[in-house]
Amino acid sequence: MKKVAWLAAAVLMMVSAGAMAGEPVVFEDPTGDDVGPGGYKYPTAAEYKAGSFDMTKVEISDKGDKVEISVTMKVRIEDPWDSKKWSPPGQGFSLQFIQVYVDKDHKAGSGHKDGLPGLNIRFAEDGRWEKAVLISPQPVSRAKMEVKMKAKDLAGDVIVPKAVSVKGKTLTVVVPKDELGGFDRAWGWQVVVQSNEGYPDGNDVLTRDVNEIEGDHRFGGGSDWDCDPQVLDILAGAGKGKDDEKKAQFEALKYTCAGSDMSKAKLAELPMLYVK
Ligand SMILES: [Ca+2]
Ligand SMILES: [Ca+2]
Ligand SMILES: [Ca+2]
Repeated sequence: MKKVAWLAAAVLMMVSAGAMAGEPVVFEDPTGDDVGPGGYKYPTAAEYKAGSFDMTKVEISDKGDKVEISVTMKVRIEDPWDSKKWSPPGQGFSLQFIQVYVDKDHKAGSGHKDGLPGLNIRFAEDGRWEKAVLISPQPVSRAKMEVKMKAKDLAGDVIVPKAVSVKGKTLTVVVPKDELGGFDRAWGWQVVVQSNEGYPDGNDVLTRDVNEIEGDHRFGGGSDWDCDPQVLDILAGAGKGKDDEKKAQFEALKYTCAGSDMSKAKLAELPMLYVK
């Protein structure tokens, strides 16, 4: 009897040690917060089905010499614009464009402060980013070219993975640690949901505009000036999927416009989330 109890305890210890070693970094996100700072509306065309931009879970796993990043949405990922028939072919989905930002040092003033052009977001002073990973339906060559042309200063720290795998509600990419610069559970993460736009405005990197009034292919509820955070869903609060994280998101995405005078506008400042 005694021996059995000891054996059970030993097995339990082994199991939990194993889980620790390869334990993924997991963030959950509440549903119903795919409204940016609180009042964004989806474009009116039929392809933009309810929940398409509502992130529910992010999982980051250490896979030896690679890191796997999975982002799950509320509804099944679809390909209404036949991305596989694009030339060159896209990745098997059409609507979403997800950007994953990584803070490696959690040090004030260290890293990039601005998000990629088209998002109108910044990062908190002690949560600036060192690397960003793009999960875009565009052909890899197109995504890389856009970043190179429109975000020259950031391009060296932006990773476009070789492929995106689409399975049910989940998009997954694999990034070599060589490119990411290793992997550490102490790193901070922010995951931003946008929509893929093949004909982006001005200097925007493949993002869909958020305007005051929604249109066939334009989000509504924001501003026609470039001062509104052009993001539908982000991670916020503790990243456990609790209801109060919606409020934390709306708070983080607060912004102030000043018409054409961008020097007086106050862009939204996003937090990084840390698991330890
Ligand atoms: Ca969500
Ligand atoms: Ca940093
Ligand atoms: Ca959220």
